[in-house]
Amino acid sequence: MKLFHTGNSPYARRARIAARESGLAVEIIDVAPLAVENHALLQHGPGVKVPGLETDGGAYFCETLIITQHLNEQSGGRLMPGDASEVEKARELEGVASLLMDSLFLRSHENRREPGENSPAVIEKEAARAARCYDALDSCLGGQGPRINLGTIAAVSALGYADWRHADDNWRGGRDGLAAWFNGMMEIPSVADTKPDF
Ligand SMILES: N[C@@H](CCC(=O)N[C@@H](CS)C(=O)NCC(=O)O)C(=O)O
Repeated sequence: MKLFHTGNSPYARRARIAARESGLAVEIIDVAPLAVENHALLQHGPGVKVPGLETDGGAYFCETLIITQHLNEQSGGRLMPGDASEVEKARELEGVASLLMDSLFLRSHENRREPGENSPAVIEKEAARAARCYDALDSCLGGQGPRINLGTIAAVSALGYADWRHADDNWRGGRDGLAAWFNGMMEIPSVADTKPDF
C-alpha cells in the first residue's frame, strides 16, 4: 500500500500513525506542496487532499476515517480494542476528536483569511465548539494511560494540531488530566515521530 501525506497535516498524521501501528507494509509518500496545478494526486481522483491511500488491489481511498478503518481491517483489528464495549468507547472518542479536528482546521483557515474577509461569528462559534470538545476529551481521557486505538490516535493528532495552530486556546489550562494523557501518548514512537514541525 502507499499512503500519501504532507508534513504537518493533522488528518494525514492520523493515517501515518495508524499505518505504522497496523504493522502492515505501507510506503509513506510526501506529496507536498498540494496547491499546484496538475498535481500527481489528480491521477487518483478529484480531491487532491491528504491523506490518500492506494491499496495493493489498486483502489484509491480518500478521507481519513475510511483510510484508518481500512488499515484496521487489513491488520486484523490491531487498531481497535478487542472488547466490544471498549470499541464503542474508542468510536465515541474518534467521533469527538474528528469533529474537534474539523473545527480547528476550519477556524485556522478562517483566522488566516484577509481581515474583512473572515467571519468573526464563525471563529467564535468554532472556538466554543473546540472548548466543549477539549472538555469532553478531558473527561474521557484524564487519568488514562497511553494506548493506541483509532480514538486515541485521532485525539492526540487533534490536540497536536491545536498546539500548532491554536496555542491561544491553551487547551491544557484547567485540564491537567488531559495534559498528562497527552504527555504519555507523546512517548509512543509513532506519535512522537509525527509531531508537527513548527
Ligand atoms: N475530510 C478530509 C480532510 C482532509 C484535508 O482537508 N486535508 C488537508 C491537509 S490537512 C488537505 O489536503 N488540503 C488540501 C486542500 O485543501 O487543497 C479527511 O478527513 O481526510
